[in-house]
Order: sequence, then structure tokens, then C-alpha cells
Amino acid sequence: MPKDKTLRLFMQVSISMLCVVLLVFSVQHFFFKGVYPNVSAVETTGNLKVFWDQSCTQSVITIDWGTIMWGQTKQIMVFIRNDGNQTLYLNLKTSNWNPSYAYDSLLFSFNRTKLLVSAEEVDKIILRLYVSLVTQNIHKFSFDIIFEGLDCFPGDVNKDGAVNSKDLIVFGNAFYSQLGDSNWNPNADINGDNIVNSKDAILLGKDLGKNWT
Ligand SMILES: [Ca+2]
Ligand SMILES: [Ca+2]
Repeated sequence: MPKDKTLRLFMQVSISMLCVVLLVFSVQHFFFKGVYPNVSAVETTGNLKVFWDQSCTQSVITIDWGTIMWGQTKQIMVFIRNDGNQTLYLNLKTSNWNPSYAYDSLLFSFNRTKLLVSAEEVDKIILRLYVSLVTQNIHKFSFDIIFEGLDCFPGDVNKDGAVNSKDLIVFGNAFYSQLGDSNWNPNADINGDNIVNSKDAILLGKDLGKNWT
């Protein structure tokens, strides 16, 4: 084969390969542009713990949200466990947004409507991160997720997150009961002296009107 013909063939092959590379790069850039992989640190307080599995063998230390397209929502499933012997109020919040304005365009939420976590209870939570179309100037972000396990109000006798007339009814049913009685309710024994009496009523009264939700 003549030398100039070989050179021409080589040039044609090289240009073709360059075109393929450029095409692949363009397709990737067009279809996969969005916020880049990001990781959230996970913190817990109280007796609350977070795991990847329902058997609670793998603790969640960080959450990698991966690459998310603009206008999409990413969902990640975790499990929480109350390691204590008291019902906790779950307060799930975020902090340390970087850049700070990302907080306004990245919407973090979770699916759990029941905010109380019973002692030793394990429950599934779906965490969601929605990336709005106005985040196109954000290519890198980070934020922390904090699972707070807060103690319930002592006066919240029925453990529904609020201290109100419902607690007064439950408390009334257990009034003057002692440990072992048929109407004994440990939640009504607010001071923990194994009898439900006026001392507990006073403590309940101090919490009346308080509401976690
Ligand atoms: Ca209550
Ligand atoms: Ca008592």
C-alpha cells in the first residue's frame, strides 16, 4: 500500500475515534449533568440508632446520595432503633449545609408520620432528597442528617407526643392504682414510686399544653 494512502487511512481512523470519544463525552454531558455525588454525615442523639438493615447489624455513618438529576427525587431506606427503655420522640433535622443556599433548593424530607419510637422498636424510614431545577449552579453540596431521640414529656401519659385531656383520661383510669393492680399504668406513675396519686397529678399538670408536634 502506498505510503500516502496508509497515512490517509491512519488519519481517517484517528479522526473517527476522536469523533466517537467526543460523541460519548457529549452524550454523557447532556444526559448525566446534575449535581455530582454527595455524602451526608449521619449523627444520632439519645438512645436512637440508625442502621441499613432491619436486623440492625450495619450502622449508618454516612449516606451517599449519588448523582441526582435536576428535577428528580432520590430515596434511601434506613432503619431506626430505640435502644433505651423509654419511648422517644424522633426529631429528624439537617445542618451544616454547604453551600448554605443549597438548603433552599434541595428539599430533604422523610416519610414517617409517627414521630414516637417505642422502647426497643425498630422502624423503617424513607429519606428523600428532591433536587429542584433551580440548583443548576450547584454541582457539589453536603449536609448532615441528625436523628434526635428526645425524651417524651413525663406528663405525656399515652405517649402520643402531646400533653392534653387525653392524658388526663388515661391518668384518671389509673389514679390510686399501685404496681400489680389491674388498672396499673406505669406511664401514669410519673415520679416512679409505684403508686399513682396526687404527686403524679402535679407533675402531669406542669406539662399540660406541651406538644412535640
Ligand atoms: Ca399525650
Ligand atoms: Ca407515683
